[in-house]
Amino acid sequence: MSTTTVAAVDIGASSGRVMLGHVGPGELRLEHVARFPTGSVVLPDGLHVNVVELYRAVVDGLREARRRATASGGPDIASIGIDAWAVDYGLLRDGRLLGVPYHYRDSRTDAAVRSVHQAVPFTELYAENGLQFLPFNTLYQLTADNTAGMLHLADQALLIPDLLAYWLTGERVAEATNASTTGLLRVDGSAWNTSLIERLGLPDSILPPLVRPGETIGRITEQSPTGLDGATVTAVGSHDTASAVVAVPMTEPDAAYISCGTWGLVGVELEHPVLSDAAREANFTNEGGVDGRVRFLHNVMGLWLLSESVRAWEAESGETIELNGLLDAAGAVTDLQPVFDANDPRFMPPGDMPTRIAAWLREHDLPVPESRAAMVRCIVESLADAFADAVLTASELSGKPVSVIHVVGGGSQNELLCRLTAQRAGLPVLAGPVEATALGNVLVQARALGVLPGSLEALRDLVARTTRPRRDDP
Ligand code: LFR
Repeated sequence: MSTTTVAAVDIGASSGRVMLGHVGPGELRLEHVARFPTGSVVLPDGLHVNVVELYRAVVDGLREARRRATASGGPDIASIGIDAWAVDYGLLRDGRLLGVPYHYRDSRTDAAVRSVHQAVPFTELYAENGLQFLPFNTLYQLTADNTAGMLHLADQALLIPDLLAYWLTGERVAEATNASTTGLLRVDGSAWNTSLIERLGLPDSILPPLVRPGETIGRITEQSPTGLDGATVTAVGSHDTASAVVAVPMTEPDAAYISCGTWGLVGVELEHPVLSDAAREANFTNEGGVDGRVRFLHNVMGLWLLSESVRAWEAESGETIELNGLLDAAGAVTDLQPVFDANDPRFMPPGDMPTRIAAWLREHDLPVPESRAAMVRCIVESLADAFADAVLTASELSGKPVSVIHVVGGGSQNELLCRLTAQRAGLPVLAGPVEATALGNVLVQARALGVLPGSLEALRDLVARTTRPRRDDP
């Protein structure tokens, strides 16, 4: 087994990246190649994903990745893997994209949620797919499109990373970890749930064949004018959270994780789903992980609360505001700040977050923070509270003891958040790596190429040996 170079395309809520991963036994290194905004776009009919622009940025980034990899006579990139956020999709007919995909933060699913739960009560739905209720899960979005008459026009739906892979390779598939977030996959992840799909009145023919992480999706053909022909696209955990969990350096069995970016995905990894009444009532999800593992977790609102607050303050003042400066100021706030429910769905859509938070606090007879620093402190305290609560609930519901919390992703750089999470959970927090998602993407490709050995534990061991976490004790 020797070192190889692969390319990871990792598309998050606010930015996408193309990276080179240099990987082999004892080596795991990322080289940043390109970064581009993923921002959603508002059209008269709602909030959309500018997926064509994303594709253009991905192709440019991959070309640059190939140029860099081969510049000094090095070997070409051995494979490409793509991950992005979950649940959103493009509709196609005869391989042509029909319209601009919607963004999951659009509110078009409100009526669809009611009609889905009328057809299949949520209790039954949970037994079928194991997913926490999130109004944007693909099944609600597809139902909304069905009601709007759009599904009659389409013969296929492709999730965002699968759509990008299709445009590169010509192959139309559904990668299994991301497919698990549609709500239309059997809870054991083995196949599409055709009877559920039928009960919801959706056409099962629009769902493409499943592929598993590590399988080859296809080769980039000469027909796609990318200048990348011949390169292989490998399925990774194409749901960004699935890739992130691969690279959580959980070398101890009793660990919980928080994959913290725009969302805080808080939970544990299990071998089997937990479908109890208590898990359903606590709104815990059983998403499909790499190697058939279960990501038993809860979506907490995450850094979105901070980024939307900064956006509102910038719009108000016309100035550029640095979040890091605000976090330093928030760290120095000594007055006790109130805590709000970071899981309240009112915080999901884009908008003026400080005003919404203030309204929540007033409704609960709590004082409203008087400065921006105090508001940031209040947000971080509330996130830490929700994180700690979700870790302890995950442990209780699954019966898995937890003695350490790993925080990965952008939020692992937020020292205040990690420290407060440790305090509120009464458990040590190990923070890092920041780029867990890209690392997980790279690791699964390297394993598929035979460069790394088999188990997820071996992959995590490599992460633990090549990165150094920051530790916060309670
Ligand atoms: C994180 C994430 C979450 C998913 C949300 C919407 O980026 O993928 O796991 O619940 O975005 O897709």
